[in-house]
Amino acid sequence: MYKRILIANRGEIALRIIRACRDLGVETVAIYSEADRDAHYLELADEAFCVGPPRSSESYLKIDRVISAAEIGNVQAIHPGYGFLAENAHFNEICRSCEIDFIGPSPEAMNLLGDKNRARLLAREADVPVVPGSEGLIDNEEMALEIAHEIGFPVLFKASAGGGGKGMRVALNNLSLKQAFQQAQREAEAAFGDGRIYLEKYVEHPRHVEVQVVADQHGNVVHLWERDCSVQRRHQKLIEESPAPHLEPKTREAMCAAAVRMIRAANYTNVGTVEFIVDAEGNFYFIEVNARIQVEHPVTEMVTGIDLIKTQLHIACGEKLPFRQKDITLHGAAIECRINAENPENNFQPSPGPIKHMITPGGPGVRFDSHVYAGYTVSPYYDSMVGKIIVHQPTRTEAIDCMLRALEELRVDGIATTRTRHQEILRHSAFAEARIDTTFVERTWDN
Ligand code: MV4
Repeated sequence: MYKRILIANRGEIALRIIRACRDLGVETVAIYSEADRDAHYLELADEAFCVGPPRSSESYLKIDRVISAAEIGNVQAIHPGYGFLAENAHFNEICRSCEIDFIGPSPEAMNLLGDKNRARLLAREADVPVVPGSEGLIDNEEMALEIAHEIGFPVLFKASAGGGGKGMRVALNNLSLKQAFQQAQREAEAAFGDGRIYLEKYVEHPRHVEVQVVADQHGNVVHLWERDCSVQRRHQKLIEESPAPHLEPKTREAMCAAAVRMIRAANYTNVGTVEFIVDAEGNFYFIEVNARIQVEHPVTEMVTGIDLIKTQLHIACGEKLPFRQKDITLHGAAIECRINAENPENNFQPSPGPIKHMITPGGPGVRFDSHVYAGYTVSPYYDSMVGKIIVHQPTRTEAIDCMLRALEELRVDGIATTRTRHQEILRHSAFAEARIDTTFVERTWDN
């Protein structure tokens, strides 16, 4: 195991990684921006370096400063967490050239999967179902029109350099196709400096189901079943759960097997997520691979009993997976609510500021992963998540009730939070009956 690693992140995930490292006897070096100077978790790290002013682009995203901290801190590896540099293949390559282990996949796998068109072509080769669409990139409108007529409207243009919902455009008919194509191309060029576009049939009202995969550097690949993340708003997930409710056992098995094929085909190592959409008939289609630990990883930890952060460190330093597929058994149901400092009564407007008073939930089956506390000031510079409540119970119904209790216990004074919206969702009959797709929240609460 490593003696000392650097955590190239902040907030909740930095704290989560520090906790795993303490359990493993690994020393930690933290980095922080001037806005995070007083964060409590910095005291739990063995050393901490300031990497610049509040703006991420001047601190957490500054590769040379992060690498300097790693060199001065004398670490063997860097854990990137999620967001920031986590899926930056260039940073990953620089770590390699500095002989610092990147706790994640290789730069090659990251590059391949970061190109969504290439990832889609690889999925097809690996016999992983993809949404009907173009063979590869779309060069011009005539080509788009031809494919749209083959697969039928509506269709969706996606940026090859995109992902996570960025750079997508729907076309409902012939008339809007040309405009959608040009807009998608322009937006992709502006956002990513890469205007390459591909085309898919637009699947309406899909569920979002993702498979957690773990792969060591010795060819062992194991899936840890799935999470349903359909409860989202404008591509921001609000609630995630495992197992996915209302998924046929055959579909689940086929999806998880497909995820493992995808990970093998990409030569992917460490932990990753294979994202699918599932249509009303239960057909599933590959969307993309998330080459990082995800925010919602705790629900999988609860139902499998496997610590994913510790697993990341074991894999990165070359150890073999200590479990096989047959060793993985799911226990009960887990649900996570992401509590954000946002006002659900005002279009989820961010609500940074000082937390005056705070009471955190607890009791049987409740986990609260959070870096904040009374007296902490939520910064306007970063994402507004202040914590995640994760509950684990024998059944989904009990998990919902347990989460409602935990949400009632949670008190955060001084800032607005999304707590009340979580309560409304969990009390909704459609959620109880798992009649939910990715449009549920916007359909039910927005406009
Ligand atoms: C789709 C789709 C419908 N049809 N692709 C959005 C995030 C990105 N990872 C892929 N996304 C989608 N791709 C086809 N062919 C609908 C979405 C989508 C979505 C997917 C997962 C979770 C939430 C979503 C919200 C809106 C749209």
